[in-house]
Amino acid sequence: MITVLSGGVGAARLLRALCLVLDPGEMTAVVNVGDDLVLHGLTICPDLDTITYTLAGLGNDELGWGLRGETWRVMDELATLGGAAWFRLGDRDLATHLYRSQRLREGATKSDVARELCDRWGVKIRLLPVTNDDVATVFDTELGRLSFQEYFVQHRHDVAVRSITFEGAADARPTAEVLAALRDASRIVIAPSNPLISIDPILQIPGVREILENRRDDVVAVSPIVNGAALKGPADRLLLELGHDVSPLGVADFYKGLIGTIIIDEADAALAERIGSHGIDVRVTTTIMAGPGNAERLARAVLS
Ligand code: FO1
Repeated sequence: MITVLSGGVGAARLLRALCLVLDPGEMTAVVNVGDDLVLHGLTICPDLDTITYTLAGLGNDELGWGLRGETWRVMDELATLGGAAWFRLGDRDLATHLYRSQRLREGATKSDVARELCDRWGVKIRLLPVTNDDVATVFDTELGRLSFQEYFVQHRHDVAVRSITFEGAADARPTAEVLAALRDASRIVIAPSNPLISIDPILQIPGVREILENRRDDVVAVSPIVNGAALKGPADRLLLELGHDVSPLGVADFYKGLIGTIIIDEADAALAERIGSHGIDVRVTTTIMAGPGNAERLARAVLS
């Protein structure tokens, strides 16, 4: 059994790659909930939904989020009314948020809903929100305090960030399933998700970081930074703004004490020795999952 700490699109693609070489029933994803929001009275869990849709083969590959073959009639009507249409919820995607929100009102947890949606769509990897308590990633920026999606979508992650906080994280409890998945896994993988805004909100949930520290030799991270740039999203910009090296070395430093191995891209092979001198094993392979050949090679490197 392996357990993968997961954000959204990068993690979804790694999990899909791992399915090429491992039985999906042997995998658990522990998923970030710091991006979650309540909008129009609906509870939306972007990272859980991105992973579910991708693994179900229903994901919108062009957008990296939402469903394939989406239509936008509700959003267009909402915009006509002058409602908040900046965060685009597709007509099909809306059904997921309606379903989740009603189930939460009935007393179900986010974990219950994640399991129900995976069952409905035939997703065999177990998806576990790291906690069922409320955690919100918040940015202190040049424009003031912004919620995750205000920063990410409304401002297109194009404002300077001074600091990031995870409101509610210190008082949140990881679920029992999450703790067991981390303790019992033969290997823990940190997906090539944004270390600062996708993985850190998982690590900040009390108990999670300690398990990784105690199991360091079994923890392998995949660098989301290749050749000085993020594969997707603002990881490069945020690392720079918050004083980290924008390279796999900066990523390895961020995870210092938590990982035994880091997988870096061939483009960064020259950094292997310097990272190795920090006491972390380095594997070099293709980390860009363009095409099934590369994806399978990366999956094998993660498991080897
Ligand atoms: N990303 C956008 O750039 N624009 C959107 O309007 C948008 C809507 C949206 C709706 C549901 C959902 O699950 C994700 C959505 N995303 C959208 C993606 C999301 O903002 C981010 O990619 C993640 O939170 C970061 O992992």
